[in-house]
Amino acid sequence: MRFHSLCVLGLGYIGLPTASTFATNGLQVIGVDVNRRIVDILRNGEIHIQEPGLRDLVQAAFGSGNLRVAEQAEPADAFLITVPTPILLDKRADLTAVRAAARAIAPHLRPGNLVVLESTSPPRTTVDVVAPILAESGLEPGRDFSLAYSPERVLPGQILRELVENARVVGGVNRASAEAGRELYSAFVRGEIVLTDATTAEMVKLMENTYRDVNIAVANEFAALAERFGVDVWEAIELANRHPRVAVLRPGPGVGGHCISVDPWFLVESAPEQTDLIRQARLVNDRQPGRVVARLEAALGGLRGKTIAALGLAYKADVDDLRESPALEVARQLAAAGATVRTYEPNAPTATAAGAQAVPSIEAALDGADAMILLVDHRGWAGLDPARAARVMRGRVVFDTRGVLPRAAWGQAGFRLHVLGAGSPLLLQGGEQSGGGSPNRRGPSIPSRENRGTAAAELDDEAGGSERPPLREGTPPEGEDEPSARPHRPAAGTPDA
Ligand code: SAJ
Repeated sequence: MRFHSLCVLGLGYIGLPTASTFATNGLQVIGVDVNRRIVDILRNGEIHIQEPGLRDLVQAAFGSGNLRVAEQAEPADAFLITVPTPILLDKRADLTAVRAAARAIAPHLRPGNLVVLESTSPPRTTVDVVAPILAESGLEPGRDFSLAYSPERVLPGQILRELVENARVVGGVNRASAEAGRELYSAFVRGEIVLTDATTAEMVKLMENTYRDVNIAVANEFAALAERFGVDVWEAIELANRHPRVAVLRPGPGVGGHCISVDPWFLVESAPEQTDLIRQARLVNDRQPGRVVARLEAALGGLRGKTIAALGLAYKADVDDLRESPALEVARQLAAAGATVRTYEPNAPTATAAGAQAVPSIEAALDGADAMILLVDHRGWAGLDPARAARVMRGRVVFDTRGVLPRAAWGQAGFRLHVLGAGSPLLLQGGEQSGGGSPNRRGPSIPSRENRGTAAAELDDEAGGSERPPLREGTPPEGEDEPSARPHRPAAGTPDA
């Protein structure tokens, strides 16, 4: 291994786990973040982002003596750029932090160094944006030092495992750069390390998330069609997916998070005239919260003056990340339409949507409510006890936007259960229903993630009957004051210029 020291710029959701993993695998790592608060938190032995196992990993990295943190870049054998690439209001990528990181590295570059960009970026960012800035050092990329792009592809909640086990794509500005990247990542990556050129690697990352976005958009459009034709989309998708070459994803209230709802725009920005489908898929998914609100409004015969319990605000199950969350948007729109909206998000208990009110438990949300809307399928929530809900709620309308509630049980408890993508309200009192499929259907079964909790659970014990409890029930998220500031992709800070 020719790389003994590593400087990681940006200590967020990707940079911190990556820096720590390199450190525990023997490299001398300096982690850099321009956010002093983050540096201070880390120096005090704490972490500012929430991810299973990360605290122990960071402590082990510091304990090994191989990890230090600082506010400015320092000379090293290799440099990793893991800073955020947010999207601007006009849907263009904001590369300010990437440029600043490259400028911070340039004065320290030495012949034989390696620089890797990991931040998700529009095609050609490595060659057209990063390379020219680094070349200001007087050294030529690909000749005097190696330059590569290697996308992060880890799933929030499983970062530490996927970091090590996932296949890693390394795209160099030339072959030698890609090989240098392979040498660096082989320090800990157990998955295959595949070499390509830098722009291909950038495209690969954007294609993965765009493919998923388009697939979810078609599922959402299928849901709308199913409602129109009196079909149950959950059953239809399950049946379609039995075809050996079909794998439709799940409809829902929309697509959130800071990756899939953002990355397709990087392609649209780069080639607007060649991205009709990609743009349209984004628009379909962005319209979902409005469709959900309209359906609840119809179910309630109007929203003004109604009290609605909105369960879940995170962008997906079992995370504390609220960025771009469609659940937030649904709650906001309900409140804007004149409803009293109580939100409950166990993983970010104090967070709420504009115009809504955060409450500390499901029970508090349901108490006296006219309707309940399930916006996130947190682990265990499929097992919410309808009998308990019936005792505290005023109304009997329930809207399941994730297709996870057992229909017969809610029907038997007297609820009018509306399911996103199911043709008509399913009235399953005593095993009968008014539309959308066979009377005794248990409900949807599209297995897109493991261990869906379906056992009966007590209302005041949302984890009941499930394999694992919601994250940090009742505890503020780390990075407390800004729950939405948890970067969902590289880094929380931006290096100094
Ligand atoms: N969603 C649906 N239906 C589905 C699947 C997801 O509506 O069938 C929604 C979720 O509820 C959520 C959004 O889509 O709001 C995104 O969730 P996700 O689990 O699909 O993806 P992310 O954003 O958490 O992570 C993705 C991953 N990319 C892919 O699976 C191709 C991850 O591997 C990437 O590393 C990550 O983006 C990233 O950082 O780019």
